[in-house]
Amino acid sequence: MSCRIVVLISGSGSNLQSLIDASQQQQLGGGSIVAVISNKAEAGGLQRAQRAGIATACIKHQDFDDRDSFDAALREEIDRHQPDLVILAGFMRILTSGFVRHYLGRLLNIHPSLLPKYPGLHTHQRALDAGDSEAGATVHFVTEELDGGPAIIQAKIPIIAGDDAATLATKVLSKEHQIYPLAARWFAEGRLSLTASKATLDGQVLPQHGVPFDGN
Ligand code: NHR
Ligand code: GAR
Repeated sequence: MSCRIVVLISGSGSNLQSLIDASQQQQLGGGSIVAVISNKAEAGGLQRAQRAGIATACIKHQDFDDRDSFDAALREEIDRHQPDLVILAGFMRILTSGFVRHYLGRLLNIHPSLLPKYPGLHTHQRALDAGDSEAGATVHFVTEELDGGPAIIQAKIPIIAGDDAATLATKVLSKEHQIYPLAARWFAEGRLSLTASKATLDGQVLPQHGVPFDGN
């Protein structure tokens, strides 16, 4: 099966790189990344895409008067590529409900926390401040509720003495690079869907935290 994927980024794009690597190693279930779009011109992920021969575009949110007009321009650029799947990979702009509705069921995000804990920003510091013993990342379907859509897969790491937000970010990111290509692959293979507001894999409704990732 073929699955056209558009990836949205704002930053260094290490998650994008894990998806590019997976597709080059035929690990995306026939998924191919057809475009990478950033809201920031300086995003390092744009170079990663260019190096891989993937089309890039930059739509700067500052060029727009409001979120609706930014999202309309973003949607127009995305839809030129006729995607089956849109992946947020470190994309840092909250999306309007109209945008989310247009892509509902084909829009994924990776969030650096053990959702439903810590939606929003500064997740690692919040986990430390709460005295948590674990941190992690969650891939989920994007819905209108910020970081509130149904979970697909979740990976955990232990928090140990001496960890700070930066060490946690590094450790969680290496898990992100393992779970995002897996979720994208399931989607591309037609195994993953959003059905009646629930994430399903092979027709089974997934648990609240998604599939627990048990790789190393
Ligand atoms: N949009 C919707 N509607 N639903 C979600 O679940 C979304 C979303 C847009 C992005 C990613 C999310 C994350 O994984 C995401 C999920 C940005 C912010 C934020 O506060 C919060 C969560 C996420 C992404 N952004 C600020 C804003 O005003 C800008 C912050 C900045 O530029 O640094 O948009 O964490
Ligand atoms: C990742 O940790 C991702 O989970 C997080 O930003 C990082 C992006 O890294 N996403 C968010 O915080 C979304 N608000 P990358 O650009 O190297 O993939």
